[in-house]
Amino acid sequence: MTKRVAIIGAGPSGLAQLRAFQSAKEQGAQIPEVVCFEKQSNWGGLWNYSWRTGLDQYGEPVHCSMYRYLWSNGPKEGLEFADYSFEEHFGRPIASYPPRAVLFDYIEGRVKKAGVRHLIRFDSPVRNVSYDEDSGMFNVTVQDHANDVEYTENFDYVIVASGHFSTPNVPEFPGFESFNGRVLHAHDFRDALEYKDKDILIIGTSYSAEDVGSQCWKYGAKTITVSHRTAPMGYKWPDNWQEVPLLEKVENNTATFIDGTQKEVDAIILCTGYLHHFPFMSENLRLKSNNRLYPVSLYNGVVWEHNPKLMYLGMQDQWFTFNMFDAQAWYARDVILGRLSVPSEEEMHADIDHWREVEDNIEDDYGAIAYQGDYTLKLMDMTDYPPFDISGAVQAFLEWKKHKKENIMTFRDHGYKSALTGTMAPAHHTPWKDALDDSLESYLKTDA
Ligand code: FAD
Ligand code: NA7
Repeated sequence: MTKRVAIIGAGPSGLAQLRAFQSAKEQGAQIPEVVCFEKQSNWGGLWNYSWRTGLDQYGEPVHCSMYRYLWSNGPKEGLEFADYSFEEHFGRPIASYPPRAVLFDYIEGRVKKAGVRHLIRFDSPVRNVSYDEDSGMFNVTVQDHANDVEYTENFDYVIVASGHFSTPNVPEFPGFESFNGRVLHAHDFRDALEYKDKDILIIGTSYSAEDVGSQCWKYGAKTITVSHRTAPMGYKWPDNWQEVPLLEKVENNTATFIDGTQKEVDAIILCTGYLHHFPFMSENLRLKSNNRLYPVSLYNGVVWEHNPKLMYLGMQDQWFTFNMFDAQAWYARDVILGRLSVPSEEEMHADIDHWREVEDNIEDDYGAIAYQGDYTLKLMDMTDYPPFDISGAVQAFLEWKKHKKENIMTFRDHGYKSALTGTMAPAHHTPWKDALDDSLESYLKTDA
């Protein structure tokens, strides 16, 4: 009987899995029946922008954490699909930091070419996944919103690709309940123009803090104050941007920080990260991780050590993204096809421990990038994922870090060399800070 594989989520990771199977089929392999369940009405995951916040039209939590005017926060040369270059998609070289709509177009181009859309059931959130020891199969319960019915089907394998930057981590600070302005999490941030001429307070110091703050600065916020728990980001910020210690309390519109300093603010944006949240997985199958490079329980960062018929994609904190998800998807495919085997649970556990120990000793961001590059390369070497010069992608990341240090508001004006084609990206027609229109049409214009 044909084996059945369920993929949960049609974002970059789930789509990588569909493409991996399609690629094997194209080369004559017998592949299992693959069904991808996607709770939204379209593919693309976080790159599928929604204006909605809170609940969607069906009462489901809105998945989107992206916002208008979002441009890639890392160089595209670090994430390029090895089987589908930017040049192939756009028909010419493009600049290195595309806005969201451009990356969505690129993601979509590959899977349109692969012809896998019919394998996805849209508007179909997975409600429950459990494992039946007797049959050796998973029961997957799904809500079909289009027909307003719930049903359960059996699968031999389950691949969870539902992302982990969608359920916000929302700490509370004293006085929030009486703050005379808006308190929101970055997950619900959509349009920086809302904060034009406003004094905003951001909590957190990672990517969301840096980028949400930068968007607000670019679109005319009066001042940006960023409060840190561990350490300031330390970039050379514009004059109306300051970094302060952790927020202690808020009274009316006055924010007081733990060093006693104060600031009047109009809005507070919590850029405090996300939770790995899989309420649809049975307790014994549920990944419980914080945001790190090597999550617990996943052999080769993918295979659930307690039941290798369950896999998770894209659960790492991410420097590499699309090409790492691809490497994982090709690996997962080959485990399912029986081309690769996994060792005993004990051996898997020891291997996971080893990688986590190495991660714990990483000294800085450069070390973290190299580590994730090594991890991705390890997976790539095991399959027929098209080999590419991964050190070239690492190099693009290293230059990116350097450019951010030089000037955080101009790093997106630089270009890098493709690790696939060797082509140097052209400069964009307009500096990032002056490019207010983030549409695909505007970005792809060849004149300013
Ligand atoms: P997601 O993109 O989150 O996709 C998961 C999919 O699963 C979604 O379509 C969702 O609807 C679906 N799903 C969830 N639960 C269920 C369920 N129960 N049933 C069915 N379907 C379900 N990466 C970069 O490379 N460059 C960037 O510039 C960049 N910027 C980012 C900016 C923000 C604000 C955020 C939050 C992330 C950013 N990322 C960026 C990282 C991002 O995580 C990856 O690019 C990528 O989207 C991850 O793909 P994924 O498929 O693993 O998860
Ligand atoms: P991250 O990278 O997980 O960072 C979370 C940040 O939130 C980090 O600076 C934390 O500070 C901070 N944090 C978390 N809890 C608190 C509390 N209670 N108080 C103060 N500060 C807190 O999430 P991001 O949203 O920035 O990035 C996620 C993805 O989105 C990323 O891949 C990007 O591409 C876009 P800490 O350093 O732990 O003190």
